[in-house]
Amino acid sequence: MQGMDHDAPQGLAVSADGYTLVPTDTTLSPGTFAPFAFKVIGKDGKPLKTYTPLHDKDLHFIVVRRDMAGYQHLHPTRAASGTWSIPLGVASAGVYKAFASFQPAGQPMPMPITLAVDLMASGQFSAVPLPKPAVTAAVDDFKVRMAGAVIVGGSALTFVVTRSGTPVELQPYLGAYGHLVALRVGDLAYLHVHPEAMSGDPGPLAGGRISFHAPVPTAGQYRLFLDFKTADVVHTAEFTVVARPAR
Ligand SMILES: [Cu+2]
Repeated sequence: MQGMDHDAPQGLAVSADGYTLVPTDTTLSPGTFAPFAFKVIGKDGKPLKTYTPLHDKDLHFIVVRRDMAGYQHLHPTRAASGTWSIPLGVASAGVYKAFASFQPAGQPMPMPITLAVDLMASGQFSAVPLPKPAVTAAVDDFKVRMAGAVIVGGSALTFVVTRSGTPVELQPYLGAYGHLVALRVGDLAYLHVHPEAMSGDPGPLAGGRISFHAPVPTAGQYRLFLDFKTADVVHTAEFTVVARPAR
């Protein structure tokens, strides 16, 4: 899959490939949930209503603050009109970036499109420094260890999820045993990451190990957000990584 043009960074524009992300409103009130709605306007000027599911969903909606804090991976619902909506809340003030990632029906596979728009949450903003690069992350009761090098052009990454030192049983989530989003530090370019094995078998996976191909386009820092599901709950482990140039 490496080197294909759909591996190019996405999520840097509100409009690309003839599709435009149009939110109803771009302001958020920190600390409260409010309906958030948007449309994907197609080449014909009308809301896109037909999608090809990608990782089990017609559309993936990612919200993160510009300093990489407050990551959320959501799945809005689509009305017959084509309008997507979801209750959306953010904990604190700042500028957030909202990504919509989808595959229009009838387009050649695989061609996911990721569009993005900034959302503004008023209030006192306190920037969170980017955590230092590390190969382990703690989330809830779990520890996640990352192995593998991040190299421009193609990276093979493996994550092992443990609890109290014992690998956990992973449940299928979004067509695989985990879902990984990589955002470039500086501009929040969105990388399309491929799970190495899809969960063709719908049963749980022992050993807590998941692998991905992450085709990073440039050297430098990225923030990785790994969603995994165990005991019916989804958790997100976050890592800062440094991509090295290809040799
Ligand atoms: Cu999703």
